[in-house]
Amino acid sequence: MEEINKYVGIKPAWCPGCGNFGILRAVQKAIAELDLEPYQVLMVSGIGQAGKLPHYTRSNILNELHGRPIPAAIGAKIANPELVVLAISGDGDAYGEGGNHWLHAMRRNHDITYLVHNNQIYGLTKGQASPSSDYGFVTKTTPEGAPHPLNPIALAIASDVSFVARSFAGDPDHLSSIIKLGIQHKGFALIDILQPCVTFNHKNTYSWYQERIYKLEDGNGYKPDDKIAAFIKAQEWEDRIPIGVFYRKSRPVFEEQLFALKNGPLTKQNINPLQIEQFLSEFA
Ligand SMILES: Cc1ncc(C[n+]2csc(CCOP(=O)(O)OP(=O)(O)O)c2C)c(N)n1
Ligand SMILES: [Mg+2]
Repeated sequence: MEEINKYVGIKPAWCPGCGNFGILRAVQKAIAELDLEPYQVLMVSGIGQAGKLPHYTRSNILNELHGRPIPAAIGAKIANPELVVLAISGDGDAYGEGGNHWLHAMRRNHDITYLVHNNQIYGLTKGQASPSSDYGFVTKTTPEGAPHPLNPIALAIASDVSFVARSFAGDPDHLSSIIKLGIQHKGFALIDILQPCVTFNHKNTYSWYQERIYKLEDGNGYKPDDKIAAFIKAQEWEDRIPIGVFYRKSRPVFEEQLFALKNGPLTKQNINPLQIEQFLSEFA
């Protein structure tokens, strides 16, 4: 295993106790255990507290607009499929502002791993409800309680995402093992990460999660190859909350079907800029 310190970037500016620390540790552990060099990894994030994670890691990084990490991540993956590409969002970034990109990337099965730090709140902008805030959750933008939440796991299963998992920021060992599986998986991997926000979410706290969470892989014979069983599991919330791999399916990967990549990554092909003349002449 590579030394984990090799992947440590600048000092995080998150609140003490933030769930993001556990996520950061788990990401660094996962890439270290996969023996990936920093130059082999690209982390693309959007805007938010979650979006700051790549700044705190040594690898290639790109910080995108709010809700827009996915288009940049898939562009980079198409240009160089040899890169391990992680897209990183908060729940607002992924399921709100970036929801449309997320849905279509899942459908097309791009070979990227999507980490969503789901603290069920807009953290960076100081505590507004997000698409995944629990029903009735009171914030400054929802004084009478949040409306019905989006269920990211059920939506991903319905989209036939080839790898759908959930983990918990308070269990970095479980999370890093799930991230490793997600990176090793060929195709789109959604990893929804339950992340306590100690400053703005006083409902879904570390102890609230710890009292409810159980692992799908613990002894009940659950197998992530049954779409209907996965969909049923995805409905569980409030009383008991499953974590682990919900669903896995082998599907054609977008990048593997691209004609332009049949001779290898674009970054390794000789591109003659003068070739464009040939195409322009067609319009003459
Ligand atoms: C297009 C656009 N809309 C709104 C904002 C303001 N904004 C910045 S971060 C954010 C929400 C962040 O919430 P989330 O994605 O859940 O990340 P967190 O801070 O909770 O990790 C918003 C609304 C913005 N920067 N750009
Ligand atoms: Mg959030």
